[in-house]
This record gives sequence, structure tokens and C-alpha cells, in this order.
Amino acid sequence: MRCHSAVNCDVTGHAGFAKPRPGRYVQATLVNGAAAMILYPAIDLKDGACVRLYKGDMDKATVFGEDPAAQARSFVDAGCEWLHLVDLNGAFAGKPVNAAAVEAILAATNVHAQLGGGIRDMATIEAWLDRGLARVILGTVAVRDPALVKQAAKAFPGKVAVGIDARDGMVAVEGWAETTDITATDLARQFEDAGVAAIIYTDIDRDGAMQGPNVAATAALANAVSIPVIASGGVSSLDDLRALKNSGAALDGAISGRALYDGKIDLAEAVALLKSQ
Ligand code: AMZ
Repeated sequence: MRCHSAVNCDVTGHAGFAKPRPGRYVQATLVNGAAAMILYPAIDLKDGACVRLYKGDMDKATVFGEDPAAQARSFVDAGCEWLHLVDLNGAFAGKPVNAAAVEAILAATNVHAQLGGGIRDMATIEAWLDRGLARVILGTVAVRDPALVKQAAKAFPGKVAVGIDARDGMVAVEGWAETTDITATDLARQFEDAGVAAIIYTDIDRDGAMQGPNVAATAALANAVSIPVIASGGVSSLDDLRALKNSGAALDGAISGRALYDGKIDLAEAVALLKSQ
């Protein structure tokens, strides 16, 4: 496994994500242009298949393939260094549902993979990391039980990310079926100094809508905390990726789903664009 230039790596070769404080980081990178970022191709799993939803609605799923491992391999062949996996049924059920598909992906690929959806307790976190995931993503439990997230981040440095999915700035949980009264920024701030590897910030109204990411909200969140932020939702062109890269915040990466499946973004080009400085 290779180390990525946007992050620090520990001896295992896994990303450590020890990002300096935003101010210093932005200043340092602006001298030579925007910092390198990681492109995370998304594989969302519903009933064992690769799908994309429209704004998180399970009834508005487009099925892109029945073989998640083959899909993962094709992303890896195109040059991605990470995979972003979501167990959609798991996010609704509160426990892993598409574990067989995830395991098939892990067996078929040799890049880092992060997984969210239904990971709600320490035993599940540990089990997934044992099975070779580089990082687990905790969403609902970050709202319901932030102490568990902090405990996990301490136990598994660099391997615990928080998924913050927001609708009009307010955090949504349980497969986005429920909107809470906590803002994305307030939730993110709870994990400052907890050793969380990254925050994956999704703007729900952009997700699967192909209307561009919420650059301003993503940059504002990234500038409000020192935790590395990965942008998600709405990326539909290379220009969208350029906008995130030049957002004025040091983002660690961007997730792309539907645009890759629709052929609107060429994965190799996107990886190269985000890597360039
Ligand atoms: O699209 C959805 N309805 C959806 C989705 N993509 N609901 C949840 N999720 C993802 C989150 C995060 O990665 O973006 O599931 C994860 C959170 O799951 P949980 O079970 O921890 O809340």
C-alpha cells in the first residue's frame, strides 16, 4: 500500500491524517497552489448491488451493477488509491447487512477502503478493521454516543472517521430518515482533539443530484475544525473537483459516485487532477 501525499503515514503505510491546524496548512499550501487531495470513488450497496440513490432516498435507487467486487476492481484498475463503501441497508437497519459484498470487495482489491453504514458499536468496528478495512465511518452513533466514537478513535488511531450528513446544515441520521437539531459544525467540534482520522461531510440535498457540491459549506466546516474533511455529495464534473480544490480550505479529498458511473467524470483524470499541486 502506498502512502498518499496529502496525508501523513504511519509505519504500517496507513494514512495517519495528522493535519496541521487549518491556518498554518492553508498558508503553507497557497504558496504553491492547492494541496493534493484524494479521490474516493463510491460504491453504495443496496441488496448486494451497486446503486446510487437520489438525495438518499432508497426508493430512488439506480442500479449500476450486480457485482460490487468487479466494480471495485475497475475503480482500482483506473488508478484510485482508496474506495468509499456504504452499506445502505445497514445504515437503515443499524447493523451490517451487505457484509458479504464488502468482504468480496476487500478480497478483490488491494487499496485502502473505508466503510460506513450500520457500524454502531465497538465489536462491529473491531470486526471490520480486523477484516482489512482501513477506516470505519461512524454516522448515527456520532450523534447518539459521541463517547464511543472518541473511545474508538483512541483505540484505533487513524482508522475512525465520522460521517456528518447534513440537510440544510442540520445533521441527519438513521439512513437520513431522521434530521436532528444539531448543526454539522457543532457535531464536528465535539471531535476536535479526539484523534478522528477524517470527517466525511455530505450535503444530502446535493447527493446524487449532479448539481455540484456545496463548496462553501464544506470549506466552512473544514476551516472550523482541524480534523481533515472529505467532501461528498453533488460532484458532477472535473470543474466541481477544481472548485473543491480551490475552495480556500485544505480538504483531504472528495467522494464521487454517480458521475463516475454515468461517465461524466473519468476516474483516472479525476485522480490526477486532485493529486496535482
Ligand atoms: O443515502 C443514504 N440514505 C445514507 C447514506 N449514504 N444513509 C446513510 N448513509 C451513509 C452515511 C455514512 O457513510 O453517509 O451511511 C453512513 C452512516 O451510517 P450509520 O449507520 O453510522 O448512520
